[in-house]
Amino acid sequence: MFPKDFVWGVATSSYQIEGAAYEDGKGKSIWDSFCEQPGRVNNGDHGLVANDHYHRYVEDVALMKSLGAQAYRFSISWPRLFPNGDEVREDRGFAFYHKLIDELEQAGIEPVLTLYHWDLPQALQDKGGWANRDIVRAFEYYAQEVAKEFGHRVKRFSPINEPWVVAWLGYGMGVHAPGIQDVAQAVAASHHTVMAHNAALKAIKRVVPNALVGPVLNQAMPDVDDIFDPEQIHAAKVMDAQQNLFWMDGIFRGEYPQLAWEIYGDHLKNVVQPEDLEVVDNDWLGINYYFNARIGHRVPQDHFSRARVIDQLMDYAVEAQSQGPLTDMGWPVTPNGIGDLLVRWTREYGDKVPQMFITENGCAYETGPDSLGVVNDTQRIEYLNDHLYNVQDAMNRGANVGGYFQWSLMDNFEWAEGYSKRFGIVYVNFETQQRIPKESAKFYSEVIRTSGANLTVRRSKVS
Ligand code: GBH
Repeated sequence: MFPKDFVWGVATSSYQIEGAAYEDGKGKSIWDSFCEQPGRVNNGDHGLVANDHYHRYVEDVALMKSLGAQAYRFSISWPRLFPNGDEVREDRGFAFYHKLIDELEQAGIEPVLTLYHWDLPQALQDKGGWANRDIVRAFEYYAQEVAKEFGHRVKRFSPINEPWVVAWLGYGMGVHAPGIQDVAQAVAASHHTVMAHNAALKAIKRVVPNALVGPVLNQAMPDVDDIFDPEQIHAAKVMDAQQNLFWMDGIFRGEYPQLAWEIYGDHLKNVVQPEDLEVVDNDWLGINYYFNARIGHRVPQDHFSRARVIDQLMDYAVEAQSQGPLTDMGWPVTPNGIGDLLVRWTREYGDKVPQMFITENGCAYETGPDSLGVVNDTQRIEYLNDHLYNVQDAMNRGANVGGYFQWSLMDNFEWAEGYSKRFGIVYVNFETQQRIPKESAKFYSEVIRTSGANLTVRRSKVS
């Protein structure tokens, strides 16, 4: 059983659900631009309408309430508040989030606010975006203004969702906006997200001293196929430094891991200046967990159609054995990893790491309504059950975990995959905008209602 004060939530992000891409003065974001470019997003999908949440937020909050959600993690669209990413505000953008928070307040649902979930004002990308050090000042100003406006209504803030994704998928692999493939820019962006996080945290706290601020990091444990293969062990350490420790150490220790300096070389030395890193007091750590990183044997570099950056950072590529069932994303199901991470940080960082939250966890399965209109997504129920079971187990092993946010409240725009991948516990018909709670939504409601008494122990799956 989970403690009574454990926070049960659901999560979404602005670009993935809002639509109304140019309404009420909203400026263009890098995702608006990216979707216009042929071949970037599956099926030519875009966020112009998405879930039309901008007009249906009342219905969507009612939906959350009917599920029993206690908290809602959503993001603010920066270009809705500051269309050009400068200091010229758009009041109608602010008004929208006030109305959303009004609804949440009335429903008794705690707002958990992300400042940046990838929809950068295009005007800032025109100046280099996250690869340009000036982003730190721009983001700090934005954070300060958000805190002034919403700080009396929102307790919990996170500045940047998944800085690894911002840097590496956006500027390294180029599969996300702005679609750049340049390791130097990706390393610069990585560093700037750490600085921007710290600057935003301090800005928020200057305005609202009792705000609770923490980073949200996408994390995975490296799973090595053959632990006696030194190349695989090395690849695992590179992956760990690149994805996990860069931000864990950068934020909680105020230094980057030695291995990051080695693999990034001048790319990192060129962008880090004395005094850039510091340890600021974070109130919580959000972990987004989907699956572990599998590391396997050496394969020729050109084996991958989409080169993985980790492989470029070593002189060779690795490939993992594909075992067990995959989700629609082609991702394995590795529920142990979520608990292993929680226990690992507890042991390795001790007091340096604050209370942890799972800020995202979920899976894509295309299951739609049957002839009776029932969406019987048993695989998602199993996924949720097994991951929650492991969170609980980690808490029994000493991890301090304050809450869990399911990704996602509803099917939505899944970035480069468009609408083809459905992560919701609520089904969305994108023709009619009808929302239908899936069976997993009912299961999750029951988890919330009973503090997890309905979870079952299942033999963990092999990854
Ligand atoms: C989250 O990102 C997002 O926050 C959310 O908006 C999105 O809808 C959701 O996930 C579902 O995708 O094997 O090297 O490519 C998750 C991003 C995906 C980042 C898996 C790490 C594996 C690294 N993570 N990815 S790699």
